[in-house]
Amino acid sequence: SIAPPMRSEYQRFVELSNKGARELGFADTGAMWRSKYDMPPAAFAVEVDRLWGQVRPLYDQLHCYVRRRLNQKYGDAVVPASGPIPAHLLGNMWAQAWSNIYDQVAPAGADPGFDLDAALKAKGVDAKQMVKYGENFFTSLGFAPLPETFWERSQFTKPRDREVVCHASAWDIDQVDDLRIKMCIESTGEDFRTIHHELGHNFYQRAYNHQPPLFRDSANDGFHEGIGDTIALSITPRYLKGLGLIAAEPDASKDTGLLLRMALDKIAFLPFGLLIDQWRWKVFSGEITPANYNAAWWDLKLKYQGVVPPVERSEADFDPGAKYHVPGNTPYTRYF
Ligand code: X8Z
Ligand code: ZN
Repeated sequence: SIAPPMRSEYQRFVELSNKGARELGFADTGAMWRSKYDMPPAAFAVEVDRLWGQVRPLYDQLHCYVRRRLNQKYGDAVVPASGPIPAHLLGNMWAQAWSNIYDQVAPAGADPGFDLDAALKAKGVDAKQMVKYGENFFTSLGFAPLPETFWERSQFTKPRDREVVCHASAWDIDQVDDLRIKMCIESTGEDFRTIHHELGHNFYQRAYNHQPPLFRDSANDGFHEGIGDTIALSITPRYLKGLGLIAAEPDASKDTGLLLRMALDKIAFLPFGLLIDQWRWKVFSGEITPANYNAAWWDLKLKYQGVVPPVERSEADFDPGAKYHVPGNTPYTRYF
């Protein structure tokens, strides 16, 4: 396990980060992060709660449905018919997006009518071609193609000779047009969508390169995350047919499957997108102390996502450290 050794370093990091935030006039690092939304930091926390209350009923329904299907599959001893779902059965290491268990939970006869993983494999689409498809979406909207340096300097595949951070990211090196992505692309539907997410960052960055430096960032960090995700919603069966990746557009009878698959990613993500910073805001404010880092993490996992760990956890563990953005110190409410 890679996270436990981070625990003491993370504790020290929190102290130093807060020191810096206080020198800049903020109460702590969490307050500094919450200060960027055109309202007082406290008002932002209230707004986030309000939004969660608005979408929570939809999440609760999905959670209830998925639990029922997993209960049928695994039985009462593994997935009780009521209460939380064991986090390891949701098809994702962090239980943050659940479409990998689509086949396990779909109602009988509800296939989405196409399989992007299979289509990409069948066509032998490689990493660079995956990125080309993404670029083509943006150029079809009227944006200029990416510069040659993007193709030369990006990392598309996992190097064979060294360890790298594979978590996808987008970079604006010179604030002009030295744009790059860093990914370990596999030819899957998930990575096809993530490429659109990352290119959303790059095209956004370049679109602002004539602004004065202070205006080159997005209005707030949520906009930066939202561009590519919004674009990726356009990866519909019709669009894929247009690209020649699938042979035919499924008829409307396949909509249930399509929408369930989408919900397993997008609706399931909502409480996850929220809880990471609910934990960090309290860590930075001191309300969560190192003595209860891990217990507080799982309290929030239970409260928001309704999931429990597969095995008993203790303060010898540091489960938040397994999520890229925690050691990377990237704010997370932006994704919510
Ligand atoms: O970290 C990301 C992007 C890079 S900004 C790949 N995302 C979050 C995650 O993977 O945890 C996109 C969706 C949520
Ligand atoms: Zn992003």
